This record gives sequence, structure tokens and C-alpha cells, in this order.
Amino acid sequence: MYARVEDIGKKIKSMEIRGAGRIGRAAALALKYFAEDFEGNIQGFYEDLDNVKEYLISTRPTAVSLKNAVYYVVNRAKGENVEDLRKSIIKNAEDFIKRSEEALEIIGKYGAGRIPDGATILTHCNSSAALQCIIQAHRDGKKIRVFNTETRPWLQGHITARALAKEGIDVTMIVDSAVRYFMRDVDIVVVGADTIASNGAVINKIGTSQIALAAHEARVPFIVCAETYKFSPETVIGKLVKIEERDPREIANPDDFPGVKFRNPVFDATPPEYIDAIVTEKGVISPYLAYEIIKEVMNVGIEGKED
Ligand code: RI2
Repeated sequence: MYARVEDIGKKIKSMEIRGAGRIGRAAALALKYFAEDFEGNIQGFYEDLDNVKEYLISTRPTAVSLKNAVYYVVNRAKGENVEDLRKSIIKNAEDFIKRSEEALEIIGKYGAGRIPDGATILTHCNSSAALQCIIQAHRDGKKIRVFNTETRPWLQGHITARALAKEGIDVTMIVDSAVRYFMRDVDIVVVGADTIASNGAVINKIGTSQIALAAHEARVPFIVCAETYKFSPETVIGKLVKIEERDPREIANPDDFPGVKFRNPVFDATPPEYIDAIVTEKGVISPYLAYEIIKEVMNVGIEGKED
């Protein structure tokens, strides 16, 4: 494998690079590096491109942002010779990264509109898209406060809490299991997404669906912030989203618990009936419009190929 590609792949796998948007951009960058580093003929280019593509997709199985980023860069590649193909891949990768960053900005603006002045917000894990909305609401002059979950086992909530505090936002970190206890004080839940299925189900960090259930019970609006490349074309043809299960050692050392089994799924699915809105760069939509986003906005059909 190409050294710079492998370096990024390993970082995605180990979660040194994490967050659905970030891993998508990192995969695009890895493809750009491949194009820059390739030496050989056109047949070799296509063969190696295929290997790099499969390798990157294999690094984390759940977030479709990774696959969509790879397809975006690879499926648009055009050229009759290696030099043209190289340029095309580099351009597509740069385009994807730029569009992804612009999408975040827009989502921040749209999402901030959904956050009332004086609101208490609950967020889970560490989502750049969700944070963008919360930070934008604060920058718009709204007085907000945030509860954020620590997010076991990786504790991504620590990153969230620090980022919000740095912005001067009133933030309180709670353990994941305290969500229902505090829900009575919450006005809106704002989370991100790793993958959105064609039926509007949102796959996000483990625990998200429990939070949605608690919000539903307390009649608290639950909104998801996600770029359109987090919608999964494959789900249109009935493919299920694979939920990543990671090493149990991320929870505890099994050697300290003889006879005890561990499970460590890192995502879960929240059904559309618990979701009030999905904030995308193309607008704020009902989760039931997921299919329309996949078919129309992403302009991709099954298997991520362009129509
Ligand atoms: P952004 C993360 O996954 C979290 O589940 C987060 O909610 C989601 O990606 C979206 O993050 P992980 O990589 O793309 O921490 O909004 O497992 O940053």
C-alpha cells in the first residue's frame, strides 16, 4: 500500500482521525496522495486505484461518509492517460474537501435558526456538524447552555466540552446514563450522523437512540445535523447499514473479568419517528425525505455510481 495512504488508513482505523465528516475528507486526501505518488502505466493506475479504494472503504464500516467520499473522487475520474487521471483525482479530492467544509458552514447557519434564544441544548459525542449549529447560535448572540454526554467508551464528549467552553459557551458534562435525568431541563437535542438510511433512520454514536427515546417521552425536539454525503445510496436497494463492533478492550480489560463476555457496538439506529428534522446544507428536511436527498440531491444511484 502507498505509504501516505496507509498512514491515513491506519489513523482512521485507530480513530486517531474520527468523526464522519473528517474521515470522509481524510479518505479524499488519501486518494489525492495516491494520485500524486503513483508511478506506472494506465493499467497500473486503475489497478492500484481499485486497491486504494477498497482499502480506504474497509477502514471503518459504518459511516457512509467514507464510502461516499471515495466514490465522489473515483467515479468522477476522467482521462485517457495517467497524467490526466492524476490531475482529475487530485481535483475531485480537493473539490470534495472544499464542498464538505462549505456544507458545514451552511448547516451551522440553518441549524442555529432552529435553536431558540435561552435554549438548553443536549448533545452527544462529538459532531462537527452539531457543534457548528450550537456555536453559530452562540455567535448569533443567543444565550444558550449545553449539556453534553461524556460518550463512553471513547469519551469524545471531552472534545465537545472543551470546544464549547473555548467558545465561551455555558457547558455541563454529564455521564451518558444521566440523559433522562436532565431531559426535563432540555429544550432541544442536537446531534450529528454517521449514516442516514433511505427510510430516514439515523445511525449515530451508540446511545443516540436512547437519547431520542428520552426526548420523545419528554416532547423535546430532536434534530440531526448532517451533510448530504452522509445519506446512504445502498440502503435504497435494501442493504443494511453495518454497525461497527470494536475491541471490547475499549470498555474494560476482559482479563480482569473471568467468565464475563463484552460487546462493544459503537453506533445505533434512531428511527425517523423520533427525529423532528435533519439539517443538511440543502435545507432543513423531514427524515422522511431521505430518499429524495439520495435520488435527487446527491445525484447518485445504487452502488454509489452516478446516474
Ligand atoms: P461529524 C462520529 O463518529 C460520531 O458518531 C458523530 O456524531 C458523527 O461521527 C458525526 O460527526 P466516530 O468517528 O461528521 O466518533 O458531524 O465514531 O463531525
